[in-house]
Amino acid sequence: MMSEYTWFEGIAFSTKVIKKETLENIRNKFVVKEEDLIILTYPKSGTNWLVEIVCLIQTKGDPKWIQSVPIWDCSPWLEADYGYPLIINKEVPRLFSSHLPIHLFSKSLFSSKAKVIYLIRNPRDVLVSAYFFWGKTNLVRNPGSLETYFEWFLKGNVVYGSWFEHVRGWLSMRECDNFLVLYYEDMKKDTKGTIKKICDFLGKKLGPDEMELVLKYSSFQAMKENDMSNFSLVKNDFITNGLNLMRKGTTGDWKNHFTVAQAELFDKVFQEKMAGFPPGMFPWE
Ligand code: PPS
Repeated sequence: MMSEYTWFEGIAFSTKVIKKETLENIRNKFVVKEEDLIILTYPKSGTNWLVEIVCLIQTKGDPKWIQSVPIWDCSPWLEADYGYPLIINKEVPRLFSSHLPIHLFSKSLFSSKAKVIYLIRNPRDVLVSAYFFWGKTNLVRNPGSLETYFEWFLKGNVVYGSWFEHVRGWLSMRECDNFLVLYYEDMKKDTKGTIKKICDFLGKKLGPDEMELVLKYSSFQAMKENDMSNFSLVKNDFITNGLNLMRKGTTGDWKNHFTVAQAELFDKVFQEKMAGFPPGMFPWE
C-alpha cells in the first residue's frame, strides 16, 4: 500500500506518525529550555546508539533505566505525535531527540543555552541503512529497489528531505559552545574517546568502572538483546516485515550495495553539495 506523506515546507514526513500541526507547533510555539539536552540527527545516523550512551552516562552505567523504559520514552522523538505531548509536559532537565532540519526547528533554540548533540554519519551508509529499515515498515513510500531509493536520496526526495541540506544547515551552528558535533565513524573507531567527549560537553565524570559499564550496555550486541532499544516493541501497525533497528551497525556497508557507477555519482554529488567545508570535516572522505 502506498504510504501517505504529510508535506511541510516542501519536506515529506510520514503521516502515520507525524502531524502537520505538530510541525507548526514546534516551529512557532515550542520553547526550548536552558536545561534541555537535544539529540539531533538525520535518520539512520546512529540516533538510538547516542541516546543509549547519553542515558547510561546519566545513570553512571547503571542499565536499569535503559532496560526498563523503551528508548523512545527515555528520549522522546519531538516531532512524532506521541513524543510532542510527552516533551511539553516533561519536567526539566529534558532529554529528547529530533530529526528535523534546522529551518523547521523551534527558533527558541537559537537564543538558548540548551545543549545540542548533532550526530553525522556517512550518507552512503545512511542511505543503505534507511533503505533496509524503511522497507520493513509501512511508514514511507516503497522504492521497490535500492537503485530507485539511491536516486530519491540524492534528490532529497525522501522523508526529512536532503541529507546534504540537513547537515549543511545544522553544521552552521558548529562553532557554538552549546553545540557538539559527533560522527558515527568516530564513535565506532573510538567509542571510549567519544563517550569522554560527551561527558566533557555535559560536565559529567565517569570513573573507569562506570565507563566500562557504559561501553558494555551501549554495545551493538547489548542493544540488540535489549527489547527496550532494539525496536521489537514498535507497534505492529507500522511493521510489514520483522523490524529490527540493529541491522549491522558497521561503517562502509555501502560498499556491499553500491555499483561502481553509483559510488562515482555519489562522490560527485557529495563534492558539489558539500563544497566549502574544510578538509577533514567528514572522517569518511
Ligand atoms: S532511526 O530509526 O533513524 O532513529 O535510526 P538510528 O538509530 O539513527 O540509526 C540506526 C543505525 O544505527 C545502528 N546502531 C548502532 N551501531 C553501532 N553500535 C550500536 N550500539 C548501534 N545501535 C544502533 C543501527 O544498526 C543502524 O545502522 P545499520 O547500518 O542499519 O545497521
